[in-house]
Amino acid sequence: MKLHLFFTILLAGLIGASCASRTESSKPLPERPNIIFIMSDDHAYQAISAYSDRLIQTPNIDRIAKEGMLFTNACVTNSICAPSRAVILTGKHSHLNGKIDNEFPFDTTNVTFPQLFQQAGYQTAMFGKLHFGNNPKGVDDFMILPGQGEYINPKFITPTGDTVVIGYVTDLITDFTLDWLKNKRNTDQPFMLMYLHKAPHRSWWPSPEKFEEFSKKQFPEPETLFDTYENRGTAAKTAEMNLLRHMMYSHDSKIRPETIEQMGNVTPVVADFRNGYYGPYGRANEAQKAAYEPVLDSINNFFKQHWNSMNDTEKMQWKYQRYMQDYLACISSVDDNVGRVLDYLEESGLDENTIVVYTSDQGFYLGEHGWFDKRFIYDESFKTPLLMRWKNVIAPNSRNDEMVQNLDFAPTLLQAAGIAVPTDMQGESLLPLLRNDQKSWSRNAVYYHYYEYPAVHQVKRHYGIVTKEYKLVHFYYDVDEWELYDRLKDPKEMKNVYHDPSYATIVKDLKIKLDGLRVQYKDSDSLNQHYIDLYKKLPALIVK
Ligand code: SGN
Ligand code: CA
Repeated sequence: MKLHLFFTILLAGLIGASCASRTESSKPLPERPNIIFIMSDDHAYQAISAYSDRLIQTPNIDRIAKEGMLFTNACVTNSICAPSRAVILTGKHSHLNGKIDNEFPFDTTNVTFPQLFQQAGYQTAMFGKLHFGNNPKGVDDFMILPGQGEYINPKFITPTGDTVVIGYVTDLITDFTLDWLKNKRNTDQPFMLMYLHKAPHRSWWPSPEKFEEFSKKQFPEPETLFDTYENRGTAAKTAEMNLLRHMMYSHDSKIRPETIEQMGNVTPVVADFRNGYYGPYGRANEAQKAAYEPVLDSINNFFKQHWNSMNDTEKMQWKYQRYMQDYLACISSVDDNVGRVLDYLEESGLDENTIVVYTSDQGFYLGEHGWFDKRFIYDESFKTPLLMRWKNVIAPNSRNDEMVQNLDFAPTLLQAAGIAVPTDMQGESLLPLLRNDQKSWSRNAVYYHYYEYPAVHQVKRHYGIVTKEYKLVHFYYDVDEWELYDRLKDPKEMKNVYHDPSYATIVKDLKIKLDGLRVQYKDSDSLNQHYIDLYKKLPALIVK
């Protein structure tokens, strides 16, 4: 045995032992559990029935919570894709790992948790969407989508070169995952497997079967669909993610460009710079296209007949239904495929000592505040789904309301596997919560910082502190505005009370706490400026 491996295992044993004695549970942790980390892209917690069955049933994802724990207050540190992934992999906030937005290159000198698993003798693999410009470090085997990836007949990057595979992306990523589990891995070693869906990312292309099934459904509207952003700051008013004003007819709602041409005048005018649905759809072969055509025909016929006589309220409602039909259809495929993996774990007996995590890279607006997309610290994009199963450790049907973050995933998984957690990781292990040891958990506020501006959707740069009671936010760069939300009295975040004198003491206290978090996590105004300056040099930093 290599010396470093010996010491890692020795250390692992010591950490495992000390952890067991710290927690209330008297049972020692199972040794060297396997890990399946499942993450989808832009999957809102509102679209998981374990959270709410208002929109969709997700019986398979729900199984993870039924046999494990549902976190009701999980959130991200920066609600956007590649930065969230960098936070998860490094256990460090964006300002320290350097991947502040989707465009910045990922600094591969960062230590990522798969590397630590690999060094500790785990077999590691990654299938699906990573969204970095570079290949993953610390994984023995991988098939990853380049960048955002494609829904239909996608290209994959593999250790031996690129390959295009015919099929639907969610099914394919699962096929590769199952093939690895069944046929490729070395069964003598424990594994850490990352199973990462592209769905339900925009532009929402379901499989033909789900497209048909969901196109017939109607969904309840959120209360705030017609939000006019009164009593909010400039950022909410200037963001470009309103369904009526910014969602594209072709790219998003699947209106053929020729339909729009025939109609002559379609309002409101929305820049459809992607040249219609021909992006993803253009990859389909003739047989695949034929399967989509009947539903596309009926959507287009309806639009042609009714759009110009609808008022703005009706247009918003129609766009919302079209959006939900496609978005939720994509999720239904994710749920079916998660079921395939869970079934295999059971059939093979692997379920007994495999930690299963289900999460998303961030939350998403499903029409709340009239929006789609994410980025804001406001609840629907700040929060993210988190469900975890570890039989014999997590009690079935557990629920936890603590403010946990994607920052915590790396330390949690490392500690669960008995691998030393690097001291510069900023997250906290969730192990005490998993073992129902609330006393060992003291966090009562989290820190958030979003950077990608000016950019698509135009959400201004902001940072803030969130407690269970309040959310204090500072928007900066081309504004200098503060917002405060009373989360208990105003859970839908419709009223900024920052200037309300009755909240003056709360503002003062929260500002002190926010400064404290910025010091604790090593963020600062000078780092803000550093990233603003770097942003100006961005094209030169991107290695093509
Ligand atoms: C694309 C999408 C945006 C989305 C970003 C980032 N537009 O640019 O709506 O916000 O990705 O998403 S699209 O027309 O190309 O679909 S992220 O999840 O990768 O951060
Ligand atoms: Ca995402």
